[in-house]
Formats: sequence, structure tokens, C-alpha cells
Amino acid sequence: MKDFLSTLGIKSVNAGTSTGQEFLKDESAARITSFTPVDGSEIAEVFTTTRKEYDRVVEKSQEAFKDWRMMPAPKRGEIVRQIGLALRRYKEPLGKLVSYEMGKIYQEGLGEVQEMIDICDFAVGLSRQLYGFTMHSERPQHRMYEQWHPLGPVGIISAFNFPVAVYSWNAMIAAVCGDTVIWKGSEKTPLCGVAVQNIIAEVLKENDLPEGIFGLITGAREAGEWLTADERIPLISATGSIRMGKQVAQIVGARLGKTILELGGNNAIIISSNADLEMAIRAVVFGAVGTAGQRCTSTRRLIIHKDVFDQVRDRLISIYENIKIGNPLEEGTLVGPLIDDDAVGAMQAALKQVKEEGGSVVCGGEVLENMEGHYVKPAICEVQNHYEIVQEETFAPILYLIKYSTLDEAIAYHNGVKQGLSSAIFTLNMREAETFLSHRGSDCGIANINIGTSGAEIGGAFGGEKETGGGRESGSDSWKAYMRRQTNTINWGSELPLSQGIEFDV
Ligand code: UN1
Repeated sequence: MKDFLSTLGIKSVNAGTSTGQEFLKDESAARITSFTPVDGSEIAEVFTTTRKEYDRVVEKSQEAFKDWRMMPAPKRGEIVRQIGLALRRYKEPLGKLVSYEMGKIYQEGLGEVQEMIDICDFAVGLSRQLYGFTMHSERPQHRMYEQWHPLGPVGIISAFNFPVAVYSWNAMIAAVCGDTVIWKGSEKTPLCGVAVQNIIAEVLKENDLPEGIFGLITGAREAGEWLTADERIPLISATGSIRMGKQVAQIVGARLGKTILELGGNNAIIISSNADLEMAIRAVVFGAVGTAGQRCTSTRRLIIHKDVFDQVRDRLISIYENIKIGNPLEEGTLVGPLIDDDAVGAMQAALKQVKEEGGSVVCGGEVLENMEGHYVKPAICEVQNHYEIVQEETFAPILYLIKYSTLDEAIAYHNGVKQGLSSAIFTLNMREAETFLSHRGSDCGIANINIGTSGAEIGGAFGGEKETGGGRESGSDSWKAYMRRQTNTINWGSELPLSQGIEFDV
């Protein structure tokens, strides 16, 4: 067992179910084997959660909620502060595990743990700022205000590409809000779930907290379906594909539960003829090949002004040809492997379709057969925006180049897809920049000027419009989705005046 695995408490066979400090493992349950995409070898196994164990996790979560919600929010913040400290201590091994199990380069693995630390800090501050408004009542000697109450156990379904950070965006905010959480991570990265749970369990033990505040379940689709269909779970926050999100929305909607959906993106950068091209190109390369194109914020489309199109394309090709692809844990590597063979297959199928629809692959796209693991060369294609394949999100490093003449045309291409997560324009022209941010500009949840589409900070609300699902997680006032709002009107006078001046004498 590698050092960082044992430091994180990973064994060759692990329990995949936890009520917080206690880990449950039904030896008769199916196991998931976690393979590293680095070389395809087996890392360890994790027991999936049985229905019986699932029910126990939910019951514990409901029970714990009764106490947790009554603990003052700043005291809950103190627990989250300690989780943030523990994450600082485990930053390197956890960053390594993220890199080893998911395949992103070590620097990005560390970045992911840093996002967890940042959101803990944010949540600690927030624990003293769960503000509601006060309003002026139209009635004399009346006071009106609103307060925010916790919801109950929150279900968090996260994806393989951010196996730890996205969980913490939800869990740490939900926790200071007074909710308990039940996490179902991706079956492709189950060890990240076990490792994070081990770190949190230490803090829970040190503080002598009851079971049930932070629960973990492991499994494939079925476990996610239990959560979404479960009336005991008032809120489901799900990150993943649009197809998955549509199912979650229907199931949770049918029981009138709440959802936060963070689904696919088809993010574009517009490069104007007024751009600082060197800066733009650096941002494009990070956005398109970073995490091997497997971020929901990855740059997929590049909408380039005709006057600079050839220059940008040629510069990108020369960078792509020299980019270091390989073991994500080795220093200097910029592109690690894709998560699995299916992802390699999906990339190949997309490139084939590009050609069938009339486009061309101008660089890369090859599968690196001589390397163990799932390595590919990032690809650049020349296409038209309306191609069916360009309209889809392919979770791989494919960058589509599209030429434009006027800004209106560029914005029409930009918004001419079903997804609406992240977006950017590179320009030094103020009118172009402001147009992009105006009501007739980008229709995405995130819109940047002279910054790429990926790498958002935790302090902003994260999420997108249209088929991206409309949910917001992480910073700003996203916390409100984890609470229920209550309007309170208090009559401190000796009369009972009715609102709207209605007379009703009895
Ligand atoms: C995701 O890909 O699901 O903005 C999240 C970013 C990261 C988060 C991505 N902070 O790229």
C-alpha cells in the first residue's frame, strides 16, 4: 500500500458506508474495485451500501438533525473550522489520492483540497452571517422579519471529476446551516469518499459529536436512486450529466422535494481581435486540456475573430504538440489520463463525428496505445457551431474552433447551445467586454473577462443556466438553498388590525 493511502486510512478492502464516526460493512454486499487511471492497476476495494445500511444512515441522519439544528450556528462553524484544519494537515496525501484515483495532475489534486479548505473558511464566517431581512409592517405596533431554518438531511450526489471539492462545497455550507448530510460520491472514485470520511470522523470524535451529522454511502446508480426517491431527504444536490440531472429533477420533483442541479457545460471563450492574445492562449490551454478536459467548466469551444483566427490556431497547435502528457503524479506533467476506457471511446467517437459532419481535426486526438492507462493527445478541431457534436458536452480534451466576424455573431454562437455554465471573452475593448456581460451578452451562470472558463473561486455562486440545471453552490448567498425561509409577523400592540385595511368585526 502506498504511503499516502495508509496515511489516509485506506486499506485493501474498505467499508463504504458511514454514519459519521462509525463505518458499516456488510460482508455479503457487492464490492467496487477502484482502479487508477494512471496505469489501470487496482488500488483497493470498497463495500457498497446495502438497503438496510442505507436506511440506518438516513435514520441516524434524521436523529442527529434534531440536536445539530439546535446547536448555535457559530458552534457548528467551529466544527467546520476544525475540519478545515484537518484538511490542511492532510492536504498532500489527499491531493495525491485525488490525482491517483481520478487522474488529474497533482497540482490540480492539491488545488481541489485547497477548494475544500477555502470553503471551510467561508462556511465558518457564514456561520455568523445567516442573515434574514426585517421589513416594515403596514400595521401599527407590528414587526415583520424573516429567518432561515435548516432543512434536514441533505443528499449530495457528486461526480468523479471533482471527487472531493464539490462534496465540500455542499457539505460544509449545509453543515453550518444546521443540516445533516448524506454523501454519495462517484463509483469511479470511491476511495476519495472513504478518505474524506476518515478525516471528518477524526474531528467528530475529538468533539464527541453524535453519529449521523456526516453520512456516506457508496454504490452505483441504485444508491443514488434511493436518495432521490426518499421523502426523508428534503434536498438533493446533484452534480453530473444532464441525463442524470433530468432523472433526479423528475424523481425529486414528483415528491416536491428541492434540488440543486449542477450539470453539463459547453463552455466557450470568445477571442476578439482586441484581445491580449498571449494571455488568451494561456487561459485557453488551461481551460481545454487542464484535468484532461474533464471539468464541467472545461473550455470546449473557442469563438475567434477572423482577423486573428489563423494566428490563434497555429499558436495553439504548436503548444499542443509540446504539451507533456503522462503520469499525473510526476512533476511537469500537464495532461493526465482520462478516467476510463469509456471516456477514451467517447472522445474517439466525437472526433469521428466531427469529420462526418464536415469538420476537421487539425491536431491531436490520438490514443496513446503504448502507455498503460487511458492516455490521449488533446485535440483541436475546426467546426461549425451548429454541428450536433459541437452542441454536446464530450468529457474529454477536444477544443472546437469557430470563426466569427461581428460581436453579435460571436454572442449568437456563444449562446447557441443548450448548456449555460461558464463563459469568457478576451478583449481589451471596454464596449465588447461590457456587451458580453450585459443582458444581451453571455447567458451563462459564470461570465468572465480576460479569464478562462474554468478555475472559479469558491466565493462566488457556482452553477449555470438552461440545461446546466439552474442550481447554485458554494459562495455568495448559495446557502439559502440549504435552508427554509420563514416570515414572522409579531403584533406587540393591543389591537388586531388586519392587513390590507380589511374590516372584520365579530
Ligand atoms: C466541476 O467541474 O464540476 O471552476 C467543478 C472550476 C472548479 C470547479 C469545477 N473550481 O473549474
